[in-house]
Amino acid sequence: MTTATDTNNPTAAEARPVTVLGLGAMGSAIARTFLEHGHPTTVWNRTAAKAAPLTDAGATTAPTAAEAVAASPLVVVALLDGTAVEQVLTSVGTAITGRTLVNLTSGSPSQARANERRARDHGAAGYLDGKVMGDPPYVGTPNILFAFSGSGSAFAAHEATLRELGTVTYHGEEPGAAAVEFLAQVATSYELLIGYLHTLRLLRAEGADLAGFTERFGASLAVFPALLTSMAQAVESGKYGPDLGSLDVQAALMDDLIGHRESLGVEAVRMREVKKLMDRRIADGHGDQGFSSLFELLAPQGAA
Ligand code: FVH
Repeated sequence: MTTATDTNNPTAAEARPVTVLGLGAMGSAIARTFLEHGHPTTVWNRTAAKAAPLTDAGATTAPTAAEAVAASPLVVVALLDGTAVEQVLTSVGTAITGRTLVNLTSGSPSQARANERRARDHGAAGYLDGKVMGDPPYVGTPNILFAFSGSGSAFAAHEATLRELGTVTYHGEEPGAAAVEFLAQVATSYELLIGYLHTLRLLRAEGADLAGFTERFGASLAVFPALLTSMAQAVESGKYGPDLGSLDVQAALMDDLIGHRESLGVEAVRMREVKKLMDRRIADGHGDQGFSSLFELLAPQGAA
């Protein structure tokens, strides 16, 4: 996996022509960044009026998506969702022949694989699936992450141009790999953040200082990289030490935690789910193991 180094070197990429399909918040920021790096940039948007600011900034507007695709060897797509991508690529048809298609629309690994098949069937020179972690104002800075997967030769050919957009990682030839990474990152973040919001609700119920807690909890996150690494190693090896303490001890703590929350009217549905897993693991005779051993109870339904 390649990780970004320099993302703001205007001489890093020849100023080759680039096409951007979709001029929403993300697509407009991408097109603007390419213009700033000197690329002849052709743009297209379903609602044509959105192209005006980019035309003023030097972009060429194409009347159809197919004509926009025909204008450049590199085509970047930033549409709302998979349905929009399917509709637009269908309208583009074989205009994609010989071109590299980079899809930056959020979506699933299966959508990425379907888009790669469609691009290949229509003669594209290569397909890259990209997932964006960050907001449009950060495009063109290191503070936004673009994860790519798909054609290695296409990535090598256009890497310097793509690095102009932000911090770039490449996850291999399997076209769905970037989407797997993206969904895993987003899912873990949501799990952490919904727990954080519930804790803020608890603190407010107790009249505690939210800002002070947040500063202290933020500092405590420094231990997470080492903890997550040791948990991943335990899951890989199947050898579970007492991380966060033995489950026997943790289960007692969980009863206190759930009781406290519910006494304040703060729901504890996820905590109750965790406690059930702990009780099951203990009942299976593994009370001496730690929190990571709960992984063994999370097997996909019907999995071996
Ligand atoms: N905005 C963000 O902060 C996040 C950051 C992380 C990555 N996401 C993903 O980026 C994709 C584009 O998001 P966006 O913020 O640019 O979205 P909008 O501003 O709503 O623009 C959507 C564009 O898609 C066009 N569009 C929608 N449906 C169709 C369709 N059926 N056919 C053709 N184009 C379509 C829309 O066109 P219009 O409404 O202006 O005519 C916009 O150009 C997205 O996957 C995020 O998850 C952004």
